[in-house]
Amino acid sequence: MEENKRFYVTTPIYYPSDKLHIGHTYCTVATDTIARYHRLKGEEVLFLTGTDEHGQKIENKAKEAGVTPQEFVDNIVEGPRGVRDLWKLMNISNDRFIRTTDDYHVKAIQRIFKKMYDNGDIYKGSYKGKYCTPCESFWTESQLKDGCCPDCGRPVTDAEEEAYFFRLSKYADRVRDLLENTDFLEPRSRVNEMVRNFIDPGLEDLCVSRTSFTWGIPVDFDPKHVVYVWVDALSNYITALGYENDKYDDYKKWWPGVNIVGKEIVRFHSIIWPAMLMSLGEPLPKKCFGHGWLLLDGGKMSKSKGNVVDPYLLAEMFGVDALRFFLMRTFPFGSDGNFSNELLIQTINVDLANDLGNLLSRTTAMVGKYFGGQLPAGSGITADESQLASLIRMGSTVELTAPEGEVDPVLYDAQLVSAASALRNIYENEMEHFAPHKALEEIFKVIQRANKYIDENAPWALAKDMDANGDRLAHVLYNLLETTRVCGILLTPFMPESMAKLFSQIGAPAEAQTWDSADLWGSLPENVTVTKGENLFPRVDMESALTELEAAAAEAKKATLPAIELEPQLEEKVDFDTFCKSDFRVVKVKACEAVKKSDKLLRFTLDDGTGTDRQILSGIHKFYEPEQLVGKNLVAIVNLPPRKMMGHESNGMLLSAIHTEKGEEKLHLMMVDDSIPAGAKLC
Ligand code: ME8
Repeated sequence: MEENKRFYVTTPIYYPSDKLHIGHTYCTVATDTIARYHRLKGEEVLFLTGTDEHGQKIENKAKEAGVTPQEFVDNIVEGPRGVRDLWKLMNISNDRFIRTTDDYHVKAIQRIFKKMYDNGDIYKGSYKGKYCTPCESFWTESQLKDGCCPDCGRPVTDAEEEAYFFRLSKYADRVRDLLENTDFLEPRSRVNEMVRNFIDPGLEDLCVSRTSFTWGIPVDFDPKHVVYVWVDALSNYITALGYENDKYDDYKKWWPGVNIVGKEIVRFHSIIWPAMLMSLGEPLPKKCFGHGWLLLDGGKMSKSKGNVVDPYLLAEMFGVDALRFFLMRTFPFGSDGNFSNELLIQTINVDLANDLGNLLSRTTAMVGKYFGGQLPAGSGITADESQLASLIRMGSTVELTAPEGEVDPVLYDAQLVSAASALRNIYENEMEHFAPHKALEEIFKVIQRANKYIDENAPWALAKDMDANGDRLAHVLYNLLETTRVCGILLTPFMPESMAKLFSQIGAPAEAQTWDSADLWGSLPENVTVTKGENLFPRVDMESALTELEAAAAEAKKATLPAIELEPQLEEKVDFDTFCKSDFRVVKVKACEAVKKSDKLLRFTLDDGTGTDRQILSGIHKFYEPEQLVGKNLVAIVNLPPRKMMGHESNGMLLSAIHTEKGEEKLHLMMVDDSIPAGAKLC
């Protein structure tokens, strides 16, 4: 057990400008898995997440919603199905949650800003540049891509204001050294990106205050300025430990920590953040890991594009652990990956239902069926296996192959024991290198080996002669329980709730669920009580699940549409004479019927005051049944040229009012008072 080791890990603090989506969930689940892994190892862990609540974008959003910025963020963070609820649902084990509107943070930021001002690293100047409002980022001309924001591709605006600047340029050499000569920033490919794009062209001083809006932390010695949102946000990693405030008192205990962030904000975390800490004279972060993006149809998923995937929907349909697992198993942590519902369902079915689910259910079912739920004494680890396991644990490689075609049950045992005994070290190495996807790949190799072991040993055949094969059968089943246990321990950071159920089904006591015991083959007592419980990972029917998801997504989309949408008014003007040429008349419906073979058309026979019936066809059957309209006084334009529709001539057009409500088209025929005679002109 690695005692007294401390691990402080953070996610980005997310903008509560909208509900969070699967991309944010991905990063938070990954960080949670890493935090849980360190706890499993017996380390003392502090896991921080939170929300980044200031800035112009939030101010604008609140204005649009007609509420104050504070009300706006309160609702998204604390409200129903908000950020806090989402992390509770996803079983996120954060120890702290920081909101940048928290009082203690606000005060600490003012002190941090003042400290850098006092030491000469912040000075007053005038800012001229390009600003991207959605990204809250200032850019220089040379950084723009086709004249637009290099991060989001949207247009930027010219901005000039009196502003405070941070002497970022002063720290260029030290930051370059940090990036190039240490393993601070990972994956390594991001180092080249940062150096080439930002350090090589020359680091410019950074504008760190704004006067163009007010939703931010005021600079206390010059309150018409608010602190630039990134200075405010980045500092959260230390204010949440009590830096320059007295809400907490464990800054010295926890800092420096590990910052896990998405690749698009690596620039802020690997250049600006270290430079700020250098200026403050504080230790630099231990690591910045820049993970990849979940893409949708090859493009970025983003709140502002509106093409986001709702984690609530997926967790509710497939289960929290299945979703957590999918995110970690499918996408290499440092790279981008394409999200799709098909991939999610396929991963659940192949890895969880087939491989892990089958191993657990077949093993527990057989212990129940052949031994009444408890294996006999002597079924556990053999002396040879014990020796083999310790050799493997110490890193020896042991040749374990039989001549082609030879059946050797002891060799099967040895292969399984050695695969499972080597697993914890391999897993640890991957997890330490922020490669949870590779750690999972290794676990699943062992699970697949165990399933193969079932087929090799054919327990059902052994069970036919219990007198002759009972001992062998019991040992086979013990080895399967043991493999399940070892994999269960290592899967716990990924699927905590399901693995607790798995331990209960195989009867593993607490001491056989520990990190140490994952490396000690034979830790499961022989006589545990095994129960075949609920199926932990039911198979998902691809087609019906996809249909259900589509319907739910359509429903959700409807709910986010504005309640009522009106047709936009036309810009083009018509002169009065042109308008007067349109002849609108009151018409009385004498008869109305649906046109055969048409879903839409109704055929009206109308009294238009001329003494001759007028026929008009109108595509409004979706909205009215013919019998509803007979006898009604409507309005028609009567001087349109005749038009043939489904073989009938239509002489004019009935007027109606149209709009969209919750995404659905609505239509109301213009009806006028019954007392108005047919033929009356409207003008
Ligand atoms: O940038 N795929 O907040 P934010 C993977 N407030 N991860 C994604 C993702 C996707 N499609 N979309 C978002 C901010 N993320 C600042 C951070 S920190 C001091 C301030 C994840 O709400 C990813 O981790 O835009 C990304 O970096 C983060 O959410 C951005 O969240």
